[in-house]
Amino acid sequence: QVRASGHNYEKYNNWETIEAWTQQIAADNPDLISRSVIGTTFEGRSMYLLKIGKAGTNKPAIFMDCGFHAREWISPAFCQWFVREAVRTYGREIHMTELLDKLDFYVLPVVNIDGYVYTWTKNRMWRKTRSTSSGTACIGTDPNRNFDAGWCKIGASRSPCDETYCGPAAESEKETKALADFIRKNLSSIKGYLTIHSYSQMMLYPYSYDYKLAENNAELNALAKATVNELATLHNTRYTYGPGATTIYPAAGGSDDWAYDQGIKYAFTFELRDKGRYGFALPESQIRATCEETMLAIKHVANYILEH
Ligand code: ING
Ligand code: ZN
Repeated sequence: QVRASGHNYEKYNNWETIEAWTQQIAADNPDLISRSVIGTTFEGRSMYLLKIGKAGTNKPAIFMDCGFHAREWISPAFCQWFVREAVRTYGREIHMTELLDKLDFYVLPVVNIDGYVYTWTKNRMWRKTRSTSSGTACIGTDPNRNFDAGWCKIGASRSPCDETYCGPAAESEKETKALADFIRKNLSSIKGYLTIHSYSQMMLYPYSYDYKLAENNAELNALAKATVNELATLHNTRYTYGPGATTIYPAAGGSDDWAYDQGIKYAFTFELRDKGRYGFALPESQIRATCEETMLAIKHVANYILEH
């Protein structure tokens, strides 16, 4: 099988390599993957979305994104791993085969592409987008404070120089607007929303913008509990789980809360490895184990959604 030049699933890949990979993996698997562009970033890069699944009519879908925050490099690595595992195991492994026969995954491998490029070229610890706005020399908005879910009311900053700047308005960023527009357009099919961050080893669900509990909180809690137990079976990696506000910290404008309030009843934020030893700079030697255990979690959630 031909691979995108320089691409390696067990290394962190730069944007140029990931972009070429999206083209290659879609071309190599035409019966399972189609690639589209859902928008353009502030600096003009194409936002590629991969739709993975066997052709069918009226299929439910799960939307998964990676790379909201530029420095969380394990996140895009996981989206790439997921897509490869999907096509590698379809027709060989009963659970993946059933999943792709019965539902579609929309995978957005990197949301904040401009920020990701910046972490490769200028500042490894950059978090935000790279947008500029008049009246300030500071650059970037936190994309996970930029959604219209209690926008900027708690755990977010109105100061453009801060790491959690919520932006001049909800969906002010081209990247978050493109993501939100796609989900709004496909709301009737999208049953699950999964967003992959790092680090902390947590599985979070709404709400983060308020201390109120989700209407199906008991169900989300039970699903999260079963999912983190499944994840731990591989390498004994321990995750905590719960509503965002009380499990990590209150923070408004997050994408999972927004998706949930759009009516997507299974909305989760995953915080992958580790718990702080390496933090955002998780060594490449941990990519395989992290992605393998996270696959178990995502497959568990997908299977649950399919059955409910
Ligand atoms: N953590 C998330 C953040 O954006 C989060 C936590 C989840 C906030 C869901 C709001 C909603 O701060 C990281 N590591 O980015
Ligand atoms: Zn993050």
